[in-house]
Amino acid sequence: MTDVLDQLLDLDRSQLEPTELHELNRVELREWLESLDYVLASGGPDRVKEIIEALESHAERHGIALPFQSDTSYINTIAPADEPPYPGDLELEKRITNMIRWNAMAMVVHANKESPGIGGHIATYASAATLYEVGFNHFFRGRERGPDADLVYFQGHASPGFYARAYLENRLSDEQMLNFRRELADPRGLSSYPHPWLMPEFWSFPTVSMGLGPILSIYQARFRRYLEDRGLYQKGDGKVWAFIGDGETDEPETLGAIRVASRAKLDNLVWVINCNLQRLDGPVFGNGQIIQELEGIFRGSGWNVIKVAWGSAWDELIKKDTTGALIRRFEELVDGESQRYAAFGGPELKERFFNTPELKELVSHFSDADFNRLNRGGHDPVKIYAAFSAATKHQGQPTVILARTVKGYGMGSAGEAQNVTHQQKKLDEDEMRAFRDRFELPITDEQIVTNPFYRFDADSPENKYLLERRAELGGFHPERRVTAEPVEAPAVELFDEFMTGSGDRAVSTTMVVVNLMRKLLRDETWGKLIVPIIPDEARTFGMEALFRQIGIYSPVGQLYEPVDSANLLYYKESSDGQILEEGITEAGSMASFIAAGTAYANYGVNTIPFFLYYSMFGFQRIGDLIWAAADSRTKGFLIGATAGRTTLAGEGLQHQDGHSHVLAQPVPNLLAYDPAFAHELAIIVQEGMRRMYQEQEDIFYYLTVANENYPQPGAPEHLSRDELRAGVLNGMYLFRPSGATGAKLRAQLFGSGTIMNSVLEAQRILEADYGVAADVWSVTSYKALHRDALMTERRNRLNPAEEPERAYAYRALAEAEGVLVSASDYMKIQADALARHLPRPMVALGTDGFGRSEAREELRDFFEVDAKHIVLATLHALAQDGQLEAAAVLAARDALGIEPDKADPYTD
Ligand SMILES: Cc1ncc(C[n+]2csc(CCOP(=O)(O)OP(=O)(O)O)c2C)c(N)n1
Ligand SMILES: [Mg+2]
Repeated sequence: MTDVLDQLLDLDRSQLEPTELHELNRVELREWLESLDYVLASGGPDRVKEIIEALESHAERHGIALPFQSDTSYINTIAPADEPPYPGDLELEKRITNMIRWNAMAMVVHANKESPGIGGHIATYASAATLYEVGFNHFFRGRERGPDADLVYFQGHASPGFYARAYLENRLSDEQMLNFRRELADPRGLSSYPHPWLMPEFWSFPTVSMGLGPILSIYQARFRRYLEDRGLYQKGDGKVWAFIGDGETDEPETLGAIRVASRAKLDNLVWVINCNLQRLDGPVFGNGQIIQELEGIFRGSGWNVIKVAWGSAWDELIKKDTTGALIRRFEELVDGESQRYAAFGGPELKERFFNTPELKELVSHFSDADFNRLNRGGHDPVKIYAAFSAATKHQGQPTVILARTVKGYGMGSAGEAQNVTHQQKKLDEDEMRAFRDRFELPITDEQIVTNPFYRFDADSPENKYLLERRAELGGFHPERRVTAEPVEAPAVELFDEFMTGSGDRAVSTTMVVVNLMRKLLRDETWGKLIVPIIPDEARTFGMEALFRQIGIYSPVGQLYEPVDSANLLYYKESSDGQILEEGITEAGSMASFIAAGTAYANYGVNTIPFFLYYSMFGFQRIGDLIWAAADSRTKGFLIGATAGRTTLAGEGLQHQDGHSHVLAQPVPNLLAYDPAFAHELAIIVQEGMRRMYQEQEDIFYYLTVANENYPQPGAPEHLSRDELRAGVLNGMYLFRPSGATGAKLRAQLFGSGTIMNSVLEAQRILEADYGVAADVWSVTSYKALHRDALMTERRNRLNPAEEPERAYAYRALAEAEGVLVSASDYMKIQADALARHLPRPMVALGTDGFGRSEAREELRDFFEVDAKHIVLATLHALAQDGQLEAAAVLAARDALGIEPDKADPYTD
């Protein structure tokens, strides 16, 4: 201790003069820092951490609330001294990258010259090119690497860059490149964005609806672990990479599931957020710093964060900055201001960034060119390599790399770092020449005007290098390759027990579907491939027996004795558990559904997901993920349970689903069924497995099931098994013909789901009280019937001279006499859409309007889908057809107790 300090310490601090106090503080701090230096030198960094932690907890014990800081200094996380040597040929890689930049830009410019307004993006890839190229040349391992192969979620708007690389790799032709965004051209052009549906051999993951790629990548990495832990896929070092826009982090799907990754310790997951500080309209966080904000969020969520903020040219200045002035300047610099330096170049940086004598001194030796070299870290391959290398080696946590880049890098006056750059798709010849000069490309003025694409000669060092790197890393990216073999579907007989009735025992269709799953889980071939997915709703659906039977997946097993361990059906977590119990996240569950339902393509494993959820929280809440599932060619069963607006009693407006079947209509490769009975479910599930896994069709299924218990009648006897099967799958079959053969008045009643019971009751009343013979049809799928009718209509229109065909529904009714009336627990529009394809008009009853808390009987009365309303609708239809007097209908209405001025469920 110094003498000064000794003397000062003896005094009461409150008595000190300000200069004395300042001196005391200064000396005291120095003492502490020197002690720390000593510990670092003698005990190393781990000892320093221990001491600081002990100090922190000591201070907390004294009631000192330490300030919380989740971010670190605004400098690169990896110090220059810790950067590994670059393993590649930087010069060659630069030439390759620049050529890809060119081809990517040229394809967008060309497309818009040919067809103004066709769209495309230059600026996104321009900012991310070096990030990707370091990945392509050194990290992304291809399919030949087997369990060490990587999966990469590419940022959708950067798609021109991946096409441009595939072009250099000779995987795409000039014609395909020229037809970017012209998928109906010949030869077929390239998809705007990553779409496995449209380019099934190229793209694996649709990412362009912002936020979906990020959440899908988390559950993909987790699912990969699940496959490994369950012994379905060999353990390996393969990573899941996701490239994400900084603006994209505004989407709740992007950040909403990040703790799932840290909880599961997914060190097979690497995110690269391209922080070009801009989104479509302007800066992402102009008045702050998106990189620091994201760092805080990810560190707080248990991720390993690597910042790649500054390029190598800054290293010298940071080293020279002994006072911390430069770092303080980095930390006060808001993104909107720093965008100016990127947009206006070195002079702007020189004037506005180095704005104090201290900072000016730091760069006093700089020439103007030196300022231009002060690059952002995301454009520096050495820095990027260091980050990727650290990320892939990191253990126990997922890693996010926050790479600072310039949006529209290299576009110069055509848009670099401009607010309009995202949508810039036209460069004039001067701008293209400037681009060429900036990236030193061997392209002539003449080429710029004619075919703008450039490919390296086959025996050029660039061509050899890029192909060798990919061969070494195990094949190309992106590439989608289905290697799974077909698997024979379970025999129809496996489900025989569902074809016979349940007698007096009342069973809900939810119970039926759970029993079907339990049956499959015991099957030798299929048992291990079933992936039950539940968002915290297993008890609602009566699935808790499965907890014990097959276990809930947890990578760490069960570290506690569950509270219900004495119970036969206790809550069992295990590292080879089969159930994905996702907690309350339909979005996360859907991401798991997609991972499990596309494992046939990504891992060659035929896992088959059954995702059971509250039907109300499916299509309307996570509809975009269902659309992404369709695009991804996902297979599996979506099971909307507790379905039906009037069947889910008590829960009210927010829970009662009467429209998910309408929302299922738009998804082209989705088959949707609203079955009434166990035998129908058994037929649909068996056929689904056959089509998806035996025939390898890229389709998936939506089934609604309900929680109303009623006796299951079994397969009707008047149909052969083949006839029944065809009817159920095509969408309708005659379930119960009328027994009243002599009746003059006739009707055909359609029932679906639980409303089938109302229809059967109406059949009885019509016959007993009104002399109407009604046949009852079970309509299992309005979507299937409608689709078939549209296809038939189209076929007839395109072949006008041929004998017209009739749709399946029309043919089914060809011999059936009488008026047509349909009733379901879904909106009327389903049946109305089919009606014009039938031989006669059809009246639709359904559940349009808001649900409400009530008992089933009252709800069905309110929504006018109970037996009495079906009877009234039938009699009214007969009157409309001139077969009955209006007075008779009026009398019936009163006899049935229906009030004419009752509330309208649509408006009430
Ligand atoms: C869900 C969704 N909303 C909006 C868009 C339209 N959109 C496309 S790109 C973009 C801006 C992207 O900014 P950022 O994520 O920062 O990516 P960058 O291009 O800057 O790398 C927007 C709003 C979209 N594709 N998806
Ligand atoms: Mg951005």
